[in-house]
Amino acid sequence: MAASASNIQPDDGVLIEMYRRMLLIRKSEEQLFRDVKLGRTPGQVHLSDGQEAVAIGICSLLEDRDQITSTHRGHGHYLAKGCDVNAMFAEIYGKAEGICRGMGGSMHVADYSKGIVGANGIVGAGLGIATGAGLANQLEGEGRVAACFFGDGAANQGSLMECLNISSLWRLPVLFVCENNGYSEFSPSGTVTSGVISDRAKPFGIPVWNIDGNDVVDVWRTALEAVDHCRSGAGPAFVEARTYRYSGHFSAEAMVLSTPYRSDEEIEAWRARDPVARTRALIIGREAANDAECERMELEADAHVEGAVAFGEAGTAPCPGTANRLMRAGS
Ligand SMILES: Cc1ncc(C[n+]2csc(CCOP(=O)(O)OP(=O)(O)O)c2C)c(N)n1
Ligand SMILES: [Mg+2]
Repeated sequence: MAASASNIQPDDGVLIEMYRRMLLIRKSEEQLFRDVKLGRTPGQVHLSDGQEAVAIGICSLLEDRDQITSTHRGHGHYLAKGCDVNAMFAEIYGKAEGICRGMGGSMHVADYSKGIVGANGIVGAGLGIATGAGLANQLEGEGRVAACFFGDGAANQGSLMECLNISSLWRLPVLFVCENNGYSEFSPSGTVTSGVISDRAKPFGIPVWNIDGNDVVDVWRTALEAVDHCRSGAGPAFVEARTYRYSGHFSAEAMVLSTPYRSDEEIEAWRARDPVARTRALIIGREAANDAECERMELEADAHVEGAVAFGEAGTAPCPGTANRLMRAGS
């Protein structure tokens, strides 16, 4: 089944809200890159600058009660789901005030109360977790949807087939969202991935959308249909969003690679399609806000990030004894 492409547009308020939230992700990621260099983080980070429109467009159509599973590149998913930026910075700085009490760090920013049922350093692990959440949602019968963010590299894990199969057979409310940024670590997808990823869902009868992940309106419009499909009880849906990360696979990449695997021209070509700049141009073109108002939104995002840095810096080190206790369920 091929999904339809409608021309419906978000109203000005929705568009501006998505712009604000994309700015918060972008500014956070830029700050975190500086923070690694400043030694504020105990380890490296995987940044999603350039990919903001996918997380925001999808999560704008999800409710707090809906779940998502995130990845090793999960700061954007966390913020798009409406979670607290202060608690994210504290977590990434390894502080007890962090969203996982400083025990998870950058690859595990997850707020259960906002429906994040796992961010994961194990590539593809979210597929099974989201499918399980979909089964729980179906049994509960209250119309909750579980969305699973995963990369193009994760799409090559065999568990994708298992999850597509059972979610289709049992008509589970699972929204599969492949963030295809063209690379799996340093491997261009053409060297490790055969065919079109979203085509893999078609034999299961799952509706598929293959979209421009740098166009937040396209993502939002797709999510409107795809989330509704899942929520209505019709079964899973699959979105493949083509996008790009400007940063390296991880923050120390430049130090460990002797030869670059991406050309400057390629990065510049994607920067010319920047999702944040495109949204700003759309807002101004529609006269939903003017230049000065957009500038103010940027300053607001800067202020939020500055506040989050201060909160994280002021945090305390977790007590080593809690690590053992928190390993046990229910703690
Ligand atoms: C099961 C497993 N295999 C390999 C790795 C090492 N690894 C970490 S990130 C990554 C690439 C993932 O690529 P993709 O799914 O496209 O996500 P992206 O990093 O592009 O967001 C790999 C292979 C891992 N963490 N887990
Ligand atoms: Mg990738």
